[in-house]
Amino acid sequence: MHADLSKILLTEEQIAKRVAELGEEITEDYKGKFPLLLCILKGAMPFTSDLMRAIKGPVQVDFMAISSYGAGTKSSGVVRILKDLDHSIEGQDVLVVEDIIDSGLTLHYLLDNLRSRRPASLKVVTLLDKPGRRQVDVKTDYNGFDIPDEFVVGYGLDFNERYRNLPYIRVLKPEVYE
Ligand code: PRP
Ligand code: 7HP
Repeated sequence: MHADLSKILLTEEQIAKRVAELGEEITEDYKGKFPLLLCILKGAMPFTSDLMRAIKGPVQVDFMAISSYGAGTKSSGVVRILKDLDHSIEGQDVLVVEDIIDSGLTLHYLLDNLRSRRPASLKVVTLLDKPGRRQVDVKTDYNGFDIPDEFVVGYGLDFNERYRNLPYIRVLKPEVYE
């Protein structure tokens, strides 16, 4: 059924355990606050959905859709806002929720854009990080897993819009996109 996929990099159990840990850490750090979880569509949707329930305190949720990939496995470097926030974030504690940081180009653009809207604080949680692929220096505050330089799909991550619904994270065979 998944002839284009190779090994499972992260199982459902590994993801669930790490999301629970991140939820505890974020709960502690935002005690007494009402953070806005800013889910970056589409990839961060499952992660946001699980993470928000692992945070034991009040949270707000909003969404942005930005795209720099289109069809393929390399960031175009041209970031477009496809859907913007519903409300102003001025004075709010914003926590950007990403599925993966690869070149860093998307996050770099996004953080610049969000900073100009003057939130009270701006942090980033990412489920996956590929530090070996970085083209610009971006800092994350919470990081689920560092992963090698392989194209991965599942748990929200796609290749040409496929595989987002896999409950685990798998590697896409390089011959599929090379
Ligand atoms: C993916 C991912 C990040 C970005 C990371 O989004 O969700 O936003 O790429 O890559 P970068 O660090 O190289 O910029 P994508 O543009 O594929 O949109 P999607 O979440 O809708 O699939
Ligand atoms: C974006 C992206 N989407 C899916 N899988 C990966 O490994 C990716 N890196 N950057």
